[in-house]
Amino acid sequence: MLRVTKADKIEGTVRVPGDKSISHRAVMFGSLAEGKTTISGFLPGADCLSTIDCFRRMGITIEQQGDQVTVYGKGWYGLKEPDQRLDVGNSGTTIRLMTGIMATQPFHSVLEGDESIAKRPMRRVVGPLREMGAKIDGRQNGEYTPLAIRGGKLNGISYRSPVASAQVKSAILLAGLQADGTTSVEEPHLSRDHTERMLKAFGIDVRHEGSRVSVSGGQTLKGRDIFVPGDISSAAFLIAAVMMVPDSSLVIEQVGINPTRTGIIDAVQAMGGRLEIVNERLINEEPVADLHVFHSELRGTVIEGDLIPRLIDEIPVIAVMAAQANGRTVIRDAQELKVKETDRIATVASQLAKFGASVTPTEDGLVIEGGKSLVGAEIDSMGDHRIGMAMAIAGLAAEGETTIANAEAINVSFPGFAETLERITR
Ligand code: SPQ
Repeated sequence: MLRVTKADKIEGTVRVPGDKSISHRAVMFGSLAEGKTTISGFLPGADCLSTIDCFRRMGITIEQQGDQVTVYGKGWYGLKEPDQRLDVGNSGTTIRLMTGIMATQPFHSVLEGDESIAKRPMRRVVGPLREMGAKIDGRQNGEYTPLAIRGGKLNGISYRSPVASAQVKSAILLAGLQADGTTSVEEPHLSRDHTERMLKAFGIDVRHEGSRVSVSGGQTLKGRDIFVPGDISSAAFLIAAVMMVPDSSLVIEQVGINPTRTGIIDAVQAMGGRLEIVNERLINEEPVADLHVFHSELRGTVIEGDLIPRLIDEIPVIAVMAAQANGRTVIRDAQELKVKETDRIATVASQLAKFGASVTPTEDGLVIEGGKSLVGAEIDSMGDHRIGMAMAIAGLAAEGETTIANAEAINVSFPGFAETLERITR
């Protein structure tokens, strides 16, 4: 249980834990590479620890101490058949990317996770991998876990994805690295491109033609040093806190500002928020900067189209900011929210309404009438880390006390969240 009370002010200089998407990929690619990979700034959250556990069960030695990790890769075919089912915990990224990897391996494996994973759609990756020749089965013809995979020889495909999803794109490209010929993926809007950038850092030739990304089969990865920047999706909660609590300002150092992830910055600025990007640099193909954030009076906005994949995981906390902004905020084209750790359209609406906010769920998003004063509430994270944190931020701006039940879910992506809030709250 996490308790939050109204804050007078937020201030200081902080770092947030490492980027979750980049941390997963660093462990996976390091395990498949030839030679040693060292990772600094790794996110020791529950999801990324699940990824480490899965590769250890396939014979890869991985040393992890806090945010420092060393992976002793044995090359793509150095994995051994796991004796038991591989447990991905709560992590959609782990199961979807690993389905692509396991499809190339000459053995049998079973992937499963927790109750939330059991409800998330898998045919979006199983379908195209089957088209490549993979043998994968699961409940409801491969839609749901457990997934049983008999890997083997694959053929390259040219796949046009119906959804903008980095997990779909990554699973296909990873399988494509060991398929015959060329594999390419096109998506309706550009999703996060950490896989493409990190594959390049590991020595892979990744080609871009317009919105199509391609790889050729038969390439090998070479171990290397990876630095993981702070996760902008975690920074988003602190940015929102500053925007909502008067007189606040905060410096968040060393945050990843990959343009496929910075929709939150665009949305905050469109709402009238003051946020400066300082000290920009490029590390392992990933742009990094410090963010200077200042309390601002926010106004409602419209969030839709191309912007959605660039801030999909930040929508719960954007909805919280919108509840306090002047005027109406409309979020549309975000039906993907329904298949995250929870149905985030439903959970944002039900939990935010408890604070007295005016929020209406729609088929593909939310409509929020801002300007209502918020009152402390009894919240349930519903086992969803982003719901738990977004509602804790609402609690900083609400009168009285807010309690968050099932707050341990926050460890999935932001271990130390409560301590960080305590440190910057006056
Ligand atoms: O890993 P998981 O559980 O899917 O985590 C989430 C999150 O909120 O942390 C989504 F629920 O992030 C996804 C993100 O939404 C992480 C991710 C990635 O690392 O490739 C891509 C996005 O999902 P998708 O389905 O759009 O590819």
